[in-house]
Amino acid sequence: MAYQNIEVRTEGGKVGIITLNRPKALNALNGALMDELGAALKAFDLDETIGCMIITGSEKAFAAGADISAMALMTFTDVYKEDFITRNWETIRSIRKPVIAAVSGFALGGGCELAMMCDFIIAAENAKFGQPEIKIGIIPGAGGTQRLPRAIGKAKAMDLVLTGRMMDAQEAERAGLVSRVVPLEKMMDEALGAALMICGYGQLSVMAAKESLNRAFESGLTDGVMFERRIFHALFASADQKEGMDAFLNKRPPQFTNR
Ligand code: DAK
Repeated sequence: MAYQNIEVRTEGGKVGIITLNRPKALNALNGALMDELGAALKAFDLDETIGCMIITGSEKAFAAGADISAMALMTFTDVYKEDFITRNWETIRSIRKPVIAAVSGFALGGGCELAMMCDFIIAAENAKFGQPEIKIGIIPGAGGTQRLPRAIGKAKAMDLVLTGRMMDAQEAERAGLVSRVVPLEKMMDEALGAALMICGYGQLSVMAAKESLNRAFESGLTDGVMFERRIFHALFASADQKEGMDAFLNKRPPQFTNR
């Protein structure tokens, strides 16, 4: 597929990198971009050679939100009937391999929501996060009011959503939205290093760990712990568990086969 709004490449034959590329609109997210992003993510997820993905933007913007010029004249009938940009918005949630967001510059509105749908966020020092929808007469529409409080707690989420203010990378790290903050010029190396490390582990346990962690947000503690235990037990049916433990005991690097 030829992409117009994103750039797609691989690194080390193992990491799929997707760069949002609408620089004139600060990577504002429209239907075409979201369709391309969904297609690229699905293709990497199905590719046996790919173990991890990174979504990134430009130095100035990860994404400044959904495209306001596309939304401005839409009516309720329009957005409801076409289920506005939902068609590929949730695709990222169905991706089974890890997806890292490498965020520099603005991650606002839908951009912040997209980053939050990734498995973790590595931020450059110039990153700015926010849900400024209140300023344009709407509220977050892609999970901002749901994922933000789960990530950073009610008080700060209310503060950000109700005032529309931005939070810098340091504040985002302190609040738990971001896993690491690094200088801008090191951001992609940092994300790539994390991705390659993940690619070095067995794909079954990586996917199982992601699935189990995500379950923490969908279930109560007792059910979540039971889910984790079932997956933990199931991994003993894998060749990778035998290999990983044998390699440890024999003081050699493991050779995972993803089986
Ligand atoms: N949409 C369209 N164009 C945008 C944009 C956006 N979100 N953000 C920036 N641009 C454009 C600007 O219009 C400008 O275009 P030209 O005038 O050059 O043609 C260009 O990008 C550069 O922007 P600025 O000149 O404004 O640059 P500054 O450095 O001065 O300011 C800024 C940067 C990011 C602070 C500012 O551009 C800004 O406040 N942007 C809007 C941020 C915002 O309000 N974002 C939230 C949008 S609402 C849903 C899924 C998603 C959503 C909803 C539902 N479903 C699944 C149902 C999401 C909604 C939103 O994100």
